[in-house]
Amino acid sequence: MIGLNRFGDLDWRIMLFSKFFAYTSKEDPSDAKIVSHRLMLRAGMISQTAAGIYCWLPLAVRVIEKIIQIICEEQDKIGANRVYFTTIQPAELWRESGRYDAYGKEMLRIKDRKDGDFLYSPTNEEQATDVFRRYVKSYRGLPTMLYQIHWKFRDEIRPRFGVMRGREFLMKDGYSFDIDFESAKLTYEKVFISYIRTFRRMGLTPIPVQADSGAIGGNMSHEFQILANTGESTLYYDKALLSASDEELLTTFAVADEKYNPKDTPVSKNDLMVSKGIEVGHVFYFGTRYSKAMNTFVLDKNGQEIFPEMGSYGIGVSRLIAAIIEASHDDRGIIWPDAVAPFYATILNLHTKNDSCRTVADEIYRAISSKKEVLYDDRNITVGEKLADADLIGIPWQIVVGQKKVEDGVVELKNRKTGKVLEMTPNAIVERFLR
Ligand code: P5A
Repeated sequence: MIGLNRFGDLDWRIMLFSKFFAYTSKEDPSDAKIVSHRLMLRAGMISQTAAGIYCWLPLAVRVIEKIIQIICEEQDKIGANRVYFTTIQPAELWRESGRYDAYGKEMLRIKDRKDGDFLYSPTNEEQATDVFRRYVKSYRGLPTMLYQIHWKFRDEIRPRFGVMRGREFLMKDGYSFDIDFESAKLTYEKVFISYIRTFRRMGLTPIPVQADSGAIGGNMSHEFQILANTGESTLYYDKALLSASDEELLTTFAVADEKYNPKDTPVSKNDLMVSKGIEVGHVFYFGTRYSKAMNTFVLDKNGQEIFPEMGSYGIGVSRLIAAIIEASHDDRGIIWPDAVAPFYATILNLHTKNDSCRTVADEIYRAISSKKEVLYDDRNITVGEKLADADLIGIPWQIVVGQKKVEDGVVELKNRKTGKVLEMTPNAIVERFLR
């Protein structure tokens, strides 16, 4: 049997569905109001443990890893340095910035055994500033940018829509330090463009929107929104935005909600689009707000003490997964864009007890699994269940091995997105996937 070594254990590369921790369900969960929440539960991607707090199961983890990989590649390109800040922070840092009291009930406050005040990070501006000031003393260390991909906690009043608005959620958060405004603006624009690239690589159409900077505080800010009917914001934007280049987006018109005023809209009625959007990213320039408050300075060329100009840049990684599903699904299930799919292909052996089917499916699996990530559905369930699960889980390519076709010397290759089915010989399939 494929995948089993002489100890009866699985080869580490082998992904047999029968051994994979993904429990699908046919029932629509009654408390899930939006499609991404329903599909994530039905596909066995997440398991709720408390309001707004979820365990992330293997299918979801594979998607998270894909998203992280893309984010990190794009961050590398703009010279950002990856770190892990901490999830638990001392209150002291937030007292320095003045945000400890200001943050209010959204902050989860914790006492340690010595009765010291701690908190679970809702964001890490203070801590990034603290790490920076311990090391960088001179203008030569600028510009610099630190980022992490780590868990956050915000005690939202109304956690809802599954992981869309969670209390515990995964964020990519970056923090930049520059010597003056011009340099800080350049950094801001670099991150902006890299975010556009990041989202586009995930198969999304990001809409950058001029935004208020709210609790983070500051004076230049954009949100990145993904169009979806279930979005919480209403977006008003120039049609040209949909075909604009990365750089053009910096100056293309788009605003959200109450910021929209028809009187000062620089776009003709014909070009004005109105849609619902989901905020998947948010970038801020806030000058010296934290560096000043936290007495963080570097010496410039003339030996003068300068407070660095800062910005922070967030991507809601866990929310993105829901947003991708909102933007890409049909009534049968998820349709993963290739770049973030948990697997590239799935082999559906429809008749596991049939020797020819098993031989063919095993051979295809053996041949392509070294090159492509493949989930081999070897489960002993009905044909209908197997096909329905494949559509639900949404892996881009389905290689369907059925008894009748195998007798004719072919298998089927189905594209999840288009639904198009091709009959191919097992050899042709292998060639197609090794390309
Ligand atoms: C930027 C990075 C910040 O926190 N500090 C560090 C800045 N910005 S933000 O807009 O508040 O959050 C960044 C992104 O995180 C996602 N997000 C959430 N996702 C799921 N559940 C939540 N409760 C939640 N809150 C924020 C959003 O995608 C947001 O753009």
